[in-house]
Order: sequence, then C-alpha cells, then structure tokens
Amino acid sequence: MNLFDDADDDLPLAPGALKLGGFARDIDVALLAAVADIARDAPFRHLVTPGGLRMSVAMTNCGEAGWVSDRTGYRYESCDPESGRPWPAMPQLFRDLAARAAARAGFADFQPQACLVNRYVPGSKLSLHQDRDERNLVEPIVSVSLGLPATFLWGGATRAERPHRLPLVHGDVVVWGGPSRLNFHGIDTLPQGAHPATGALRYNLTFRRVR
Ligand code: MD6
Ligand code: FE
Repeated sequence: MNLFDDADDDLPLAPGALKLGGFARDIDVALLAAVADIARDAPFRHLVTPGGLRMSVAMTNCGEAGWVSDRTGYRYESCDPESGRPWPAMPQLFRDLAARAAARAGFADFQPQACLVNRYVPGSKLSLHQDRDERNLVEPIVSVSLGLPATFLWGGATRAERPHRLPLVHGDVVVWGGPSRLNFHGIDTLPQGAHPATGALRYNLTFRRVR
C-alpha cells in the first residue's frame, strides 16, 4: 500500500491540461545530472525583461532553439547569446520523457524542439504570464518539476481570472496543450526549504515545439 498514492494520480486541470503526479520521479537523478551538463556548457543566467527588470528565476536552454529575453523582447534563438554557440543538444532522456508524458495526455508523437530550464531559489517567483512566443500553439508544452515544492498559479484565458493554486512537487509533470494552451499561469514565491536531490533549489524543464 502506498499512502501517497493520491499525489501520483493523473489530475485534469482544464481541457487539454493534465498533471501527471510523480511521472518523472524515477529518473530524477539522471535528469538532474543532465541539467548539470547543460549548465556547464550554457550557464544559468538572469534574463532581463523588455521592461528592464532582472528576472528572479535563472534560465538556460537545450535543444535546437532556446527562449531568451532582453530589452528588445522575448524570442527563440538557435544560439546562446552569451557564447554565440548553439544551445547544448537535447538529451535523449529528455526527448523520451517529454514524448511519454505527452502521449499519456493524448498528444501522440510529440517531438520537442526546445527545452527551457528554469532554476528557482527561495524568494524567486514567475509572475502570471502566457506562453505565446511559439509559432506552434497547438502542440502541448510538457513541464517537469524537480527539487523544492512550489505553488503553480493556474489562471484562465484572461489576466483578470483569479488563478487556482496547485502544488507541484519533485517529479511531477504537467502536460498542457490544445484549448488551454494560452491560459495565464505562474509560480508563487518559492518558500524556504531543502530537498534531498537539489538542496535549496527548484528546477523546471519545459519542452516545446517552437516552429
Ligand atoms: C515553472 N512553468 O513551473 C514555470 N509554462 O517553473 C511555466 O511557466 C509553464 O509549467 C507553460 C506550461 C507549463 C509550465
Ligand atoms: Fe509558462
């Protein structure tokens, strides 16, 4: 008997959006090792928003395109602007995880082009936003949480809708496409804590089709 079974259920959030509790937990060590490899090549950095604010979440990417922000706007770039070199290749482990999670949520044959890697320390947050810098707004985003628990803010189609609060823990995966692909969402200020796998950090991997 697993007393924690409830958290490992598939939880529908909205049409096209599904939380897969604990889906990535059994490969956490390999995922975190891959994140460390990526960060050696393309270090985490605090991007600046078009409005000139430094983001509290540190970011890097792997795959054929990476999400970046600066004073000129948000976009995908095939090279890391810090080094001028292509982003690190997306590990096969990442591709397989993203495809398995998407398939479970009903999106067959998902082949991600970009993986944005977010790193949070306690006090970091990601304000309510829409993901709309991708040209492909039909295919899902697959989002993997590792390390410290966080509260996901799950809003509606407009900024005015008050967001629901959804706990995300180590190994949880959210798959998100179709009708709710443009819903507003964010991460509430990360509380203090220590996780056996990451210490005082949370990582999030989001896999996308960009083009
Ligand atoms: C995070 N995630 O969990 C931030 N976006 O750290 C996102 O902004 C996100 O989890 C689109 C789809 C799923 C996500
Ligand atoms: Fe997002």
